[in-house]
Amino acid sequence: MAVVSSAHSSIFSKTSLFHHMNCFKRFSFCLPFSSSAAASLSTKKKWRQPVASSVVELCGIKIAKDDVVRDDPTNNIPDTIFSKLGMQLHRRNNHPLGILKNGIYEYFDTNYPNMFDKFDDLCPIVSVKQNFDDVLVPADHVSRSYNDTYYVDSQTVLRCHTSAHQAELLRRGHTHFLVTGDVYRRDSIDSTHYPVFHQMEGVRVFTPDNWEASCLDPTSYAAEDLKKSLEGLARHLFGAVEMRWIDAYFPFTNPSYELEIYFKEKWMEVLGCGVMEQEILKSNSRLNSVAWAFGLGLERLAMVLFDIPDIRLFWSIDERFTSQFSEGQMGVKFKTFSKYPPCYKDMSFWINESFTENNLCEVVRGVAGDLVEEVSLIDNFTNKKGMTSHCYRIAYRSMERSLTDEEINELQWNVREQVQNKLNVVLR
Ligand code: FA5
Ligand code: MG
Repeated sequence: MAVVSSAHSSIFSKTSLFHHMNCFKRFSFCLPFSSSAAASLSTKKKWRQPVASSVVELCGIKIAKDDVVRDDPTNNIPDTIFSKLGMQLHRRNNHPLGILKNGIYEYFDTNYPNMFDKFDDLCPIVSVKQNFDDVLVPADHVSRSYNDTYYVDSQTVLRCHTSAHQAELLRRGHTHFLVTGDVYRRDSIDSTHYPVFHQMEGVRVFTPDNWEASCLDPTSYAAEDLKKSLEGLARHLFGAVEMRWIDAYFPFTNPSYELEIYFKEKWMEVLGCGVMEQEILKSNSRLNSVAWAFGLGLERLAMVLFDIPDIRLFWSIDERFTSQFSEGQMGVKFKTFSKYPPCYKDMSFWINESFTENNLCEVVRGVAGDLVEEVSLIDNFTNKKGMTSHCYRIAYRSMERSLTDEEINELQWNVREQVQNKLNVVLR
């Protein structure tokens, strides 16, 4: 059976270019890179801080909302994203993401005792250099655009992958490490994509005595070890599950692969990985070495493991969700507590040159928050005058309650108004 893989490829697998970036002025502060494990937001009370709180503590540093969300062309961070900073779902031992993180730790601790250093509290605000340059992302790569990445200022971003920490950790002398953290991306909206999600990065460096005993060249040696380790991890987490390797492209690895798992009648991409580019090792004082690296999407794995149907649920504070998970309980199957039907609303408009789907999704999320389940393009045509019309279908659904017609109509009305005002498109 020919199965079509997920409609959205992830940004790092894209080779295509390019969204124009203007020249921006320098932001006034830069945060230190910190790995302080002590400075966490570890009390329940803090996790449930009111959304609009104007100060957040990240890695022991207090950050004001005004520093991160500014009305300035070099900044594209909305309130909804600020409100997620510092939540650190992956550090809650009773949360599916924390349970999964601990389960992955257990796999590495059992199979490679005392080998991997673990980091789960590195600051998500990083420099453009850390996020892109240090891992060889080309200057014109699409992932650098304001359309795909959240910029605090022209030199500072919310990390869009945990690979942002590879170089720094290598430089600090780490050769085996796991980095877990929240990552941020402007992206489309559906049940497996959310603008804030969690990744775990793994890196293992080999020295000649590792591969010399094998009859393989260093790259093949690392690639084989990588696939073996990740297949072992998948078996540890899932037991028997249908999976397949796909050849991929990342600027920082060669060869590169993605692992897909069959879930709810579709192949779902759960991780990217590969053999680290030599240049990264060399620039960070690791001569005569070879390394593998991987980046796991924790939500995607947790969806399979716990049978969680929608990525928004990870943010739910509804007791009917949270009470179903407890520390160390891997793979308990989630029981749906709501089967409220989605409500669909269509909107059509003439797009302009600067229109992008990510911008549309940001506007829709800004109005409807987690009540929006999916935004999909259902019609697209260009008329004789060369004007292009798009029709999008928005699915509204709450995970927790039924929505009234009145409420949905008001949301849709606001979405229409904001789409028109913020995106300068002409509604039809
Ligand atoms: C990366 O982010 C690479 N840094 C991974 C990597 C690391 C490759 C080290 C090689 C070496 P990618 O953009 O494909 O790759 O994202 C990795 C995983 O994050 C995906 O496989 C997917 O599981 C998850 N992911 C990506 N976008 C989203 C999203 N919007 N919501 C939820 N999960 C996502
Ligand atoms: Mg990918």
